[in-house]
This record gives sequence, C-alpha cells and structure tokens, in this order.
Amino acid sequence: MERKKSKIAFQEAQQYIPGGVNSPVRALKSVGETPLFITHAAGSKLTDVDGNTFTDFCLSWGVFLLGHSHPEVNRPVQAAISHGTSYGIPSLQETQLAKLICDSYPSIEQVRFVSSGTEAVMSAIRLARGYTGRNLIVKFDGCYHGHVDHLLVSAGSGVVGLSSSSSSSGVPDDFTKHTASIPFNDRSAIETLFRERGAEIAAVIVEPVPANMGVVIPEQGFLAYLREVTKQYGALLIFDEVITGYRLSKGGAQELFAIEPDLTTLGKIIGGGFPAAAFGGRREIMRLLAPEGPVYQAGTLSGNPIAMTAGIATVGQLSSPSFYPSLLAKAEAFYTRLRAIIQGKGVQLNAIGAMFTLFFTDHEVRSFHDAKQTDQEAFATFFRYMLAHNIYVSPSQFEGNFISVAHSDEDLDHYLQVVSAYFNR
Ligand code: KE4
Repeated sequence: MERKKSKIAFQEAQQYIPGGVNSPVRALKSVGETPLFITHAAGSKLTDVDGNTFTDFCLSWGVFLLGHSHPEVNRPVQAAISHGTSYGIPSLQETQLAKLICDSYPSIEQVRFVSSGTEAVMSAIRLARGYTGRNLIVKFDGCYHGHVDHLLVSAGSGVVGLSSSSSSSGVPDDFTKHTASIPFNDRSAIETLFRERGAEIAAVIVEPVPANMGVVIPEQGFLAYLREVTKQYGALLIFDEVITGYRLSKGGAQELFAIEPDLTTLGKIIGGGFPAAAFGGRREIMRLLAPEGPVYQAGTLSGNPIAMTAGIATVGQLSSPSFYPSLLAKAEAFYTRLRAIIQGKGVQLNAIGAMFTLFFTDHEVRSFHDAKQTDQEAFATFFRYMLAHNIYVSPSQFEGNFISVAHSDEDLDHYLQVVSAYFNR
C-alpha cells in the first residue's frame, strides 16, 4: 500500500504543529505508524491523500453513528451556511436541539451547549461544586473526560502512560488535590472513599460504560450503587455520556441501565461532525448557571447555528423506531461471529451496543489495571495488519471501535475475514 504522500504531509505538519497533529492520539505513535492524511470521507469509508480507501471503525472517535457525510445532515447544513455561521446571539436552532435532548434524556430538564466534551465536563464539574458547596471530585482510573487540568489523573485515552504520576505534566499538584481516582467496577473502593470523605464529595463523574481504557462493561449493580451512595451522601452523580450518549440507545447508558444521573455530559454524535457538546440536568441545578445564578460558564461559538443544524438533523435520523433495534442487531451478529474467530487466540472482546474493543490479553478486562496488562506490541501489529488490508481500527488499545448504520454487510464481512486471516497467519 502506497502511503508516500501521507508521509510527506506528516513531515511538513510536524514543522508547524506539535507532533504534526492537533490531538495526540491521532499521531499513531503507540502503533508505530505514520498517520493518515484524509482528503474525504463518506459513509463507512475514508480516502487518504494517496488515494487509498479504508473502512473506518474509529468514526472520528465515535461521532458518526450515521456514517460520514450523511446526505440528510449535509443538506440542511449547506443551506444553513448561506444564512450565516455564527451570530453570538440566540438562534431558534439552539432551543430546537435543546428540546430534542430533553425529550431523549428525562434526567435533563435544561441543557447548555458548549464546543467540546472537555468544556462540557469542566462546566458540569464547576456546576456540581457550586451546587453542593463541596470541592472533592471522584473519577475512575482509566476514564477520560477531556483534558481539563483537574481530571488528568489516572486518565485513559491518549493520556495513558504519558507520565509516571499519570497526570499530564504542567498540572500543579494543587490542581489535582481535589480529585480522587479509584478503580472502576470496585464497589469496596467507593464504599471506603465515601465512608472516609463522603461529606467533602461534590460529585462522582463516570463514563457509565468506559471506552477510554478500551470498552469496559460495568458489573451488575455497579452503576446503581453509584446512584445510591451519591444520593446517600448528598453528592451529585455525573454521567459522562460524550461517547455513550445516543450510541448505546437514544437515551444513552442512562436509558439502557435505567439510572438517572444528576448531570449528564454529551458530545460527538450531537454535533453531527461539528464542534458541539452539552451538559444538562434538573432545572434546580442548571438554574445556578449565569446569567441566572452565580456559576459562570460561557463560549463564543456555543450553540452556533451550524453545529445546531447538524445536531438537529443527526438526532432527527435517530427517531425512527427501527433505528436502534436494527443497528444493535447488526452489531450483535457481528460480535457473535467475531467471538468465534478469536476463540483461543489470546484476545478478549468487550462489546456493548455499537461499540467494542479487542483486548490483546488472555484475561478478562474489567478495569484499567486489567487493560494495562494487555500486549501493546501485539495490538500494534494487529493495527498495522488491519491498515494494510484497508481497515482503519481505532489506533490505540485504550479506545473503543464503532459501528455505524453506514457499515454494510460487506464491510463487516471484510473486517471478520481480515481478522481471521490475522489470527491464522
Ligand atoms: P473532547 O474535548 O475531545 O471533545 O471530549 C473529551 C471527552 C470527554 N468525555 C469522554 C467520555 C470522551 O471520550 C472524550 C474524548 N474522547 C477522545 C477519544 N476517546 C477524543 C479523541 C481525541 O482526544 O483526539
């Protein structure tokens, strides 16, 4: 496979952009490959500067549940652009998307739009601290909630292995002293922390189904216990559904597991490929936000009409009663076949809804500690093999892979054929 132009493009990019990328995990450092430079994407396919096409199982990190460049999203966006792209003044589209989200998420009575998942999480944390008057935030090892200073503690995704203390450098200890990170799926760790410091805890933030240490499934009752213990101690429960929102079901993980968090963050899918994210919850919490209340939060392009139009069009496509049943049936059939292929090959498949991770280890993966035991070199070899066969899987062991409605039977058959060839080479 010829990738000469990507290599040249990467060399030039590295002169002007640190690491040649605008987000570290795109550099493919952990898998020892030169990043692709993409010229266009449509449906399940990516095309790079060398003219190679790839079936995309990363989907811009979970954004494209409908596939890239969906015509029912592109058309209204193209029309909206001719009416202006940002006003910095309210537009009707903001209320329209807010209503759609409130309809899909009963725990959300009001929502505020921002431009990234990091901003959504940062704002939700500030609101939780303002609402409770407490400082301590509890997160889980391996969960990643964006790059806000005080959450870069034992974080997943691109932060894994970045530094021994597992916080990014440049973050003073003072900034993380109000953050406690404990193992996911470990009920006793939560019990102990709440018993010792419950009165200090403003909120527990969790990816209800973590995807940033690879996909890890919450054990039976774990999320329900988080709901119970946070209520008991007067702390808020924040579901970071930037990935799971609208992916696991229309109402995200909170619908799937029937848990009502106090605050929810959303992103990726709700922007339809444009920079948009959101945080929301009960009115009695959200009313603390400026200009009504004392918790300040703001953004120049928050709720801009183009991202709102893309979000409205995307969420509109998810409303048909058959959307999720057919997507999830396709995913389950795929997983059944994949499990048969990897049987006895020293790999674990963690899968739920339209997201999955193949972990290169003999042991089950139910926590960050387990995920870090995987064979990174084996994963890197697997990534390069898939790429050489025109399949772009998420370029890190510590990420999810995603299926969209645009993935055809041929796409999934091809993936399974190449995986089978890999494990029998
Ligand atoms: P952004 O600031 O990257 O829009 O969102 C941060 C974020 C928050 N919460 C969750 C659960 C997330 O997964 C993310 C971002 N996800 C990563 C990939 N796992 C984004 C990819 C990247 O960093 O380039």
